[in-house]
Amino acid sequence: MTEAPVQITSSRNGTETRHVRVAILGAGFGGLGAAIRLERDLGERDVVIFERHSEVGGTWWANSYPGAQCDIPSHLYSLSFAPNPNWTRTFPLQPELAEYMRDIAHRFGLHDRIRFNTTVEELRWDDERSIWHVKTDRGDWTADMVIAAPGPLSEPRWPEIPGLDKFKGRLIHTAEWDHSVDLRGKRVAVIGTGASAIQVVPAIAPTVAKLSVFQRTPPWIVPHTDRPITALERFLYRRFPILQRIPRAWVYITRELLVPGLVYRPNMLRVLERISKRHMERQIRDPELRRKVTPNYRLGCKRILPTNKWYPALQRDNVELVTDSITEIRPEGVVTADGRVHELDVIVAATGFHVTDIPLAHHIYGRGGRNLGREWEGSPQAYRGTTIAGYPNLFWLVGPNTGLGHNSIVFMIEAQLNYIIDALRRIGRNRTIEVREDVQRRFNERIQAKMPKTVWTTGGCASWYIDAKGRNTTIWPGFTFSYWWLMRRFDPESYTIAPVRPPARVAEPAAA
Ligand code: N01
Repeated sequence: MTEAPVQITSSRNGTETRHVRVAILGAGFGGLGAAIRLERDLGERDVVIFERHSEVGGTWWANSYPGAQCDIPSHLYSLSFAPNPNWTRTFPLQPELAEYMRDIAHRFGLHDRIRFNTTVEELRWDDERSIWHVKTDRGDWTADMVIAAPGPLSEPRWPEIPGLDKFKGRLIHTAEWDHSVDLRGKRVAVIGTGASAIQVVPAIAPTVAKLSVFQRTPPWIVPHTDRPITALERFLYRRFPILQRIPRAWVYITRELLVPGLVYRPNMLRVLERISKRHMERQIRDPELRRKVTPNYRLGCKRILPTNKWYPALQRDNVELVTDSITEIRPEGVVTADGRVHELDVIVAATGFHVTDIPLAHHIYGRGGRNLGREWEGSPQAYRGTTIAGYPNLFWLVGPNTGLGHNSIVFMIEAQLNYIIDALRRIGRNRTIEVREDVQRRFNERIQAKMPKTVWTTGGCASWYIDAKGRNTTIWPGFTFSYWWLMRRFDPESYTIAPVRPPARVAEPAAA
């Protein structure tokens, strides 16, 4: 494939419609990785990346709440072809991770292809011309191919609590932190005790006057092994890059050791439960608090949370763990089931994301005008988590059943990129591909057949891994290397591959 400037394909009401070979949605790990691989492997630079934020990084740009840190080690939580020998911690803090992603965009010269502050409002497949119409809030585009990399954790979920909109103080979601709000001396609530809450609570507790933590379900907490990476280690990784492959491989292998317990024999996870309980007993003396923070479901059913700071934070004099359920929110604060009114200045919602009810899907129209949101109805289906019957020339990164609870999602993204690059290489230009409906159905049947034994089904918890129809359409139920193996090559026999319909696109001369 050759480098091509952006073409102007038509002009409507004075606005240009520009055409590209590949339109990418999102400049997080998926979108950046896709643009790099398209250029590196196929020489393809006729690409545009739409990013609704003003910077690259996706979820790692958006989630800038105090204490935000990746809970997967840095040596593995990075693109294999863009190692970073300069990580300062074994688990990167959000600013360092965001910096790494900015650095990638610079290193691979991606900025000329990124349209910042641009939201994709609609994707519509054109049956006649075999192209995608990409409507953004900054103009219209068309593309032969679309790679959707919106990220599963990009749409903040607010708690559905009556009166939330009546609260007269400040409301903040962890995924949209408002850095202009000064928490010093304020009465603050954190709703939720998931991965975000266990990081933000210890970070803000020393600053605020009073912190009320509203817990609906206690999480399983395990000891954190985070430590600074020494200057010597960094020097060695810079000097001998191969050395960094050792901790990367080690982290990968040790994390995969969790899969037998998560997927096949949840009883095996008792070992980790004992470690978690010992951690709690070491850090908490008060039997009443121990009772409140002890989960009553199997470890692994929800995300396992590493931290040494959560339990100590809960025992600070200015912190209260509230386990009575929230009944309503009034202008002055939160009311709990015991009738108590918790007066507040700020409420922090650490209540997660819309994961399976993907808002973007409602804006995607495929063959014959079918709508992806209506078809999925909150229960997404795809083939190998990547292509979708009825939506030709569309690839989805971190699609259904490619999420992980135990290992680096970047590994899964790279497996998907192998598949997409191979697909584009094989089909070439002027052909469309669409996964066969029967192939997609059988694939999902096989995935779902694995679910009944997994900890996400048997573990006795409610989690966002389970969708509106009661199916786990979030997590990959197996070893990640089996997914990598599956995705190493494109499988044309699973697809309908057709020539682009004539008449071919006619390029009009640019007006300007
Ligand atoms: O969100 P969550 P998160 N009233 O959905 C509670 C990734 N992540 O932002 O458990 C009261 O896990 C809800 O309670 P319950 C990671 O994949 C990664 O923390 O449903 N409480 C729960 O406690 C993670 O899994 C890192 O009963 C309400 C919490 O809110 C994902 O993001 C760091 C409520 C939501 O927890 C999401 O994590 C941070 C209500 N009405 C996040 N509604 C890394 O380090 C919800 N809750 C990589």
